[in-house]
Amino acid sequence: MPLTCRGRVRGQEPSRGDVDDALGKFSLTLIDSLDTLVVLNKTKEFEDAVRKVLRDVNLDNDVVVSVFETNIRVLGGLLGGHSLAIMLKEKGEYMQWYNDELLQMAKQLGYKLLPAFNTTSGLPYPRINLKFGIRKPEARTGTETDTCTACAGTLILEFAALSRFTGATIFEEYARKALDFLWEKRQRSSNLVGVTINIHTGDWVRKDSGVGAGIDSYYEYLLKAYVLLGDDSFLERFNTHYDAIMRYISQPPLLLDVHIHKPMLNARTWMDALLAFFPGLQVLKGDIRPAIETHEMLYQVIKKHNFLPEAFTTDFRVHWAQHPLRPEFAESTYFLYKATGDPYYLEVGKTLIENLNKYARVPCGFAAMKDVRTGSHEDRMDSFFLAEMFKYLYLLFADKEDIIFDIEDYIFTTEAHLLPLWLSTTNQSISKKNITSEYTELDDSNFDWTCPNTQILFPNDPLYAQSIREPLKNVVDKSCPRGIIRVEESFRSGAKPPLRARDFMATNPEHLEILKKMGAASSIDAEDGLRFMQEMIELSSQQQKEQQLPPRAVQIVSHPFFGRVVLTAGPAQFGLDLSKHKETRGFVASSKPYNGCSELTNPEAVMGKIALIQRGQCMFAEKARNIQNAGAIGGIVIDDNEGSSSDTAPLFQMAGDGKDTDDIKIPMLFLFSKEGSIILDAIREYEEVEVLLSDKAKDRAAILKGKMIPSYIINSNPEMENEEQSSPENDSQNQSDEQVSSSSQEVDLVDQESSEESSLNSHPESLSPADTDNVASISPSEQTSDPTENHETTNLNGECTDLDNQLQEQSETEEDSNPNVSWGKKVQPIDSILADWNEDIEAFEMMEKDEL
Ligand code: DMJ
Repeated sequence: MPLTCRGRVRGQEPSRGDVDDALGKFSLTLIDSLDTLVVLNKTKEFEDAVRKVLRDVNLDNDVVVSVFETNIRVLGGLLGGHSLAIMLKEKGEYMQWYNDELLQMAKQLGYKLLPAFNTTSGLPYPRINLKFGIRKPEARTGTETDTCTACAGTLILEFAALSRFTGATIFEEYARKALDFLWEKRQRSSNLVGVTINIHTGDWVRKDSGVGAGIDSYYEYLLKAYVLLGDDSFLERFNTHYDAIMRYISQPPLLLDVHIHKPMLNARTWMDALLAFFPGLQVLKGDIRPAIETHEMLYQVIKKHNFLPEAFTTDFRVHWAQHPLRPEFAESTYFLYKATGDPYYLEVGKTLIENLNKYARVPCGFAAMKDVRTGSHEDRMDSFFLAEMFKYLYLLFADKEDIIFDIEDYIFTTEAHLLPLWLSTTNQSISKKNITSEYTELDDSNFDWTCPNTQILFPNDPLYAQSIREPLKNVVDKSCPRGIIRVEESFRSGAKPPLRARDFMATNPEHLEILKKMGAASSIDAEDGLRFMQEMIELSSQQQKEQQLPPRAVQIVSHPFFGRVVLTAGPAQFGLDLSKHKETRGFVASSKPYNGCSELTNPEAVMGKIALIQRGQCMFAEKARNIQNAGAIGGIVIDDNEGSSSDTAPLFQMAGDGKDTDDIKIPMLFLFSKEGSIILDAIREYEEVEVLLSDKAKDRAAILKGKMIPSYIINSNPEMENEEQSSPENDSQNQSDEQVSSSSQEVDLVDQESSEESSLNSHPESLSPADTDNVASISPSEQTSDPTENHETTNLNGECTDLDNQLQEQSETEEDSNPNVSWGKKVQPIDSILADWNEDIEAFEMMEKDEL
């Protein structure tokens, strides 16, 4: 936990639901980062870390963990560590004492995971108790019926490596059985798989299908299993799925989820951040062109928000605003650089590193972004940050001689652990199912851009990748809100455009007639109907979101934080609106009484400062008036519910008092108790604590420029000496620090807004936190709420036509060449359409709840 500078231990912190399933009290980060140390040439540190693992890690804890996460992070981490330990031992200098101890631990862990496979299907239960296994009363798990496709299909690399390293064939056999079952269950006409499956019946529970959350590494492991194990059946399966992905899901540069039974119908109008690994996988497959296109689109989204939001819409607005420092985009950048040799990808890597240093680096590590729009942090640094992000970024810039072994001799697991390719020829006795007869030869048209190596197809052509990126240069900035493209085919040929949910009026008889028709006549009408329902659901959740104010940021700018710590704050429906006015900057002071419910007895202490007040005992507006009367320039209300945190609670919005609040001119923000105590602890430790209240965190250089920091402070802080005053060739942040130390030491306070300027946007109705529940998991969109309006404006400027045309052309071409297009012309009976609608609506509701 990089904000509170502690390790996260299951049970000792408020639960974060499924996210915690990766934590098994087994020193996750230590194990997950073992092989990163060797890649980074920290061999001595690796040796120490291995000793620590052997000395301290206990795998026999009474904790329920995710089988998938434990496999990819812990089993993979131990095996990656073992692979590099034996490599080092063989070199003769380091790890001479090593006697396969990590492998023994891996085997012990492997046996602990095996009871999860005790199902008739062979698909594993999603969770297991490390001490008690599954289904015993003490186990507290084993009643689940569903798992995700990636959860059941991302085992083969680690399990096969474990079998081949140890000779115990059972692991590879179990992983193969699960993969065989998934393959059997693929939807036979589309060759796609759904997101979740019933582990007992094999029925698809969620029938939407993409390459991101819930499915991603299933595809990755089919191709990589072929590479590692040399078994053709895995390649054949991968190629079959890949053909389906390129046919239905890929709409370059986008990758959009579809329904497995109706693959021409998009299931969402947004994409999740996990799909950013896909260009990397396409490179491994050799399909460079779409990899370049998707990667370029993702890069532009990153340039807009500094990080890839957890989900973003097809018109590139933020859908889910958090970013837990996921490595997928860095991974794809590394693979694309390897494939093209284009220095552009080094520039991309540089931007990623600069953004990490600028916005995520905090005194105890790198903090996840709670909200890419405000730049606020979450007290979390997931183990994949060291396992994957550091590794890929280092490798992107490393020359061959920087790495002490040949990285080409290894394959990366989904968690970027290294497994040696020589495993393909070791202990091969596992029985394989012969599936060749089931494999249908694929038409080659989907592999037009497949190439073994750019140096063969495009020898010495540095402009190759650039020529593919060029047309997509402005794809994000110049896009306009768009609906689902494919289902609009019918009206291009002269038919009436379908009714859109945003235009629907219940009082319009023509609209009602169209609506009735949607459920009856042809499947094209039915598609319109389904799309209409989808839009309705999205529109209504959109409208709910729009009644909410977006989150705000409290950034600690004084020594030793210097803007590095950014806390998520709830907005107020009264007082200065920080989105319309300049940020407010000031030192903090606690008010007396602390609840701020009566005239302050310490006005001299809060005068010209930002007052801290405790929640409770009177209305928020009353507190605001009391501190304003005492001369405070802003207020921070700290939650009185001990242990509350923005990590677990939905965004809280402070309501007015139901009366006119125009008299409140100062900005007011709300912090949950955990975030509040970071400020209170800072006061205890440093006395003078200065903060910035804003709608978006300012970057550190601007903060340092805005207010000069006396050089004695910089010089007196050893941490600053190391990090801030290093040599000029160091990172860009140092430049601003140099400017600081050489400039005047005067305090240059940021202007406060004049009180008359305050234009308030108060809503008389009070909102309770419960009212904001929906806002917490689905972040409000950051752009204008009216897609029609935006569309028109953009069209008038002629800016959005490129992407639309491109996509239109793309879908026209697909339609022309797609043998499955006749699917859309079949007539479906009304009952089945209505049943489908219900299913789709349920699927949508589940997706909305989906935690990535
Ligand atoms: C990693 O743990 C793995 O890459 C996994 O397959 C999905 N993504 C996370 C990091 O985002």
